[in-house]
Amino acid sequence: MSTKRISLTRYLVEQQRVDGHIPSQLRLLLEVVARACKSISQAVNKGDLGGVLGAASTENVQGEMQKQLDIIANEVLIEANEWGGHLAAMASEEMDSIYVVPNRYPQGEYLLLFDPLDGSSNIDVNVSIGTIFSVLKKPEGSVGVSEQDFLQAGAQQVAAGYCVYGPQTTLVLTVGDGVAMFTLDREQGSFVLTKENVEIPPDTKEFAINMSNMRHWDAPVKRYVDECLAGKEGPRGKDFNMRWVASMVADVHRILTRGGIFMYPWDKREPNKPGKLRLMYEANPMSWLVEQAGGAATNGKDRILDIAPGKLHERVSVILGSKNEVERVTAYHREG
Ligand code: AHM
Ligand code: MG
Repeated sequence: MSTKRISLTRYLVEQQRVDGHIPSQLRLLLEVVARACKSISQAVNKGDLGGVLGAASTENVQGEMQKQLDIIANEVLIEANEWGGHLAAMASEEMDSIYVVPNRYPQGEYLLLFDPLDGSSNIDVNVSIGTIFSVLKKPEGSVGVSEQDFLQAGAQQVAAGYCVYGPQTTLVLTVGDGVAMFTLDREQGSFVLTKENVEIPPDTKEFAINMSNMRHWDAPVKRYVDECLAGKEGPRGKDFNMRWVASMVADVHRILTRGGIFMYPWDKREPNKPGKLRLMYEANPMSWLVEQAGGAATNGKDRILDIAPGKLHERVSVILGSKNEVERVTAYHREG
């Protein structure tokens, strides 16, 4: 990489020039999302000083208690994105139904989905959290905009990314041309390119899963984890390490940085629920990033990006990360 600092703006302008890789409206959209992430990062950093920690007295559509910062982050993203003319509508983990751009603003051709603040249980305890986003194009010829327009498989995404608010604030992005990471330079107030062509090693000795759910898992997941735990003496012939941040953004960021496998599988606690994580604004953007970095992402049986969503807040079982490990867990499911 050259010693010149490449800002997010410059990176996006260059992406726009390469075969018209991203249209100007999409570039604008991504800059606006990044700006919103900067402001969420500021609120997160202030914590108690800004009076933003603690629970709100509301539940979201998934029946989860919302935190004040969940709501603030949601509002920041909506306010930043509604007036620019690049979007037709937005959807969020924190809103029951889609948010159509109000009539007073011009409507664009893109749809933006987000989990405004992922890792809610970590907000008050000063552990990394983040914003996850996914961008789709409104289907050609559809009149107005409805939830149906959002129900596209992850393979249709035109951009996806997340911003992790940790010791550093890092924005991670794909527009289908590999994965790039940008670190927030707080003095300059801009995201600076710090890693390009991110690659996940195909093999790993690190797995991430909430072990407290072990007794509820399905046999293939149990088999995989048991084999990891057996270490050198077991069938894998090597020792494994375990990490679980309980913020998907932080766990995926580690995997994009040094490899690993992340699993939030279906389990027997609520057998009718396909999993805990949401397909459209958690699993899809993360799966595309992981695939763009040479990794893999399945729900145990199928590629996540091929799943045709039936509803906006649909849940899914998630197994993603280092390719050979994901393929192994997926093979165990297929055998079963
Ligand atoms: P959230 O979007 O309400 O924060 O929930 C999603 C989070 C993920 O970031 C994380 O991987 C998982 O839930 C942790 O769940 P658990 O507390 O069951 O370990
Ligand atoms: Mg989430």
